[in-house]
Amino acid sequence: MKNRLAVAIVVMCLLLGTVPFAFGATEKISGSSSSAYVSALYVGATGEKPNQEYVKLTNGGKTSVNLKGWKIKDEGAKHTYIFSSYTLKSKSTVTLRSGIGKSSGSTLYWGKNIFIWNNHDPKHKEYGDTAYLWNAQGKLVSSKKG
Ligand SMILES: [Ca+2]
Repeated sequence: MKNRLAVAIVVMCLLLGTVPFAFGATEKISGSSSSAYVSALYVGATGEKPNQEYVKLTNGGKTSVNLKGWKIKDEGAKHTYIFSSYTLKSKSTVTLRSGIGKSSGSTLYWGKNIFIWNNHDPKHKEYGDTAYLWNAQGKLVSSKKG
């Protein structure tokens, strides 16, 4: 009965051309729009080392973004990188390299000495890759082909 009443109210509002805020029809979830995005993906080339591959995230917003719990995945989610504490400042870029290294400043390392991103190499049936960025709430916020 309650649901019917709610539906009736929504239908009435639609007919009258108004939107009921109580039902969240136009509500924006605060913080749902992300200012951090995948700004570059270099998938590497034959003969290169894992650390020559990289994905870059840029914060185009006016405030810092805490990337703790954010994830980067490749096409098919074969590999997942989970950020520990990292603050990406406004108008800044962080580079995540695929190999092993000592993280410093704006460079992080995936931490395994393996290739993450598929090269462009039709001979070996590799056609590049895509980087997907998920926020700490598990929402896909950005992707980029490389
Ligand atoms: Ca590669």
